[in-house]
Amino acid sequence: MKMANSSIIPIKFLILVALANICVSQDFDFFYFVQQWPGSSCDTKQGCCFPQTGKPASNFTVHGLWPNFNNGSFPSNCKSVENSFDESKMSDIVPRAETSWAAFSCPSKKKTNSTNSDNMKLWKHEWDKHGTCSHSVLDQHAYFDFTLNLKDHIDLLQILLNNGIKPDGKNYSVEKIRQVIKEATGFEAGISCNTDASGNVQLNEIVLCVDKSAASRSFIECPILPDANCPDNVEFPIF
Ligand code: U2P
Repeated sequence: MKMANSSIIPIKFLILVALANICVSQDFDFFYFVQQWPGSSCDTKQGCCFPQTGKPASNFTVHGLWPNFNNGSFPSNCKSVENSFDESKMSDIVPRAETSWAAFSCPSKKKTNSTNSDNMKLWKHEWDKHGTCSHSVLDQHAYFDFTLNLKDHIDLLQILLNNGIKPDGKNYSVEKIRQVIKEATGFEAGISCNTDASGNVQLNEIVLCVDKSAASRSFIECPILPDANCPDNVEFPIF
């Protein structure tokens, strides 16, 4: 009887270790690093609002760093007591994030008289929805710091401008956009489009993939590209 019990313990232990491994490996597989063109939010039917700091520069801004699975699905809202958003951890992040990770959604009229977008609300939303799911790799401060470093490292607007692709309201080939980003970064980008108030299809977001280890400058080939929804030629709106 004693013998049987002692042989059961290691088996239980091995099952627990195996389960723990499954849980860890199900965390996520890679990150989408998503940048958006502000002009393409502002010229939609919905329009946009600017933060209190004023109109952001005419440049791509970060939408988010999103942990994803190789099959295209993604974890979200992995909130727990240890990872709830802490505004006090943003103090040294704020000046950089105001420049590179600005909010453009207009506030709800029911909730406030302000006409400004709320940067902190966007950052909290991105942390709660996405950052909490990669908490095992990047804590809150590291999540924002790492993402802003990625933004500084890849200057998408400069890459496009170097190749004659300008935010001038004209149409450009999506294939050409993809090609010049590949030449400059070494990686295939995901391009997504939306529609302006007059129905023109325009360049909205550019997605690159990042290794889940979040080591510095760890761009990778995307295991799966986000759904392509652009026609051959798209407008690059003025902002
Ligand atoms: O596409 C609409 C919104 O869904 C979230 N999304 C989409 C694709 C994906 O791979 N991962 C992902 O998170 C984004 O939500 P948000 O962060 O804006 O709330 C995206 O905008």
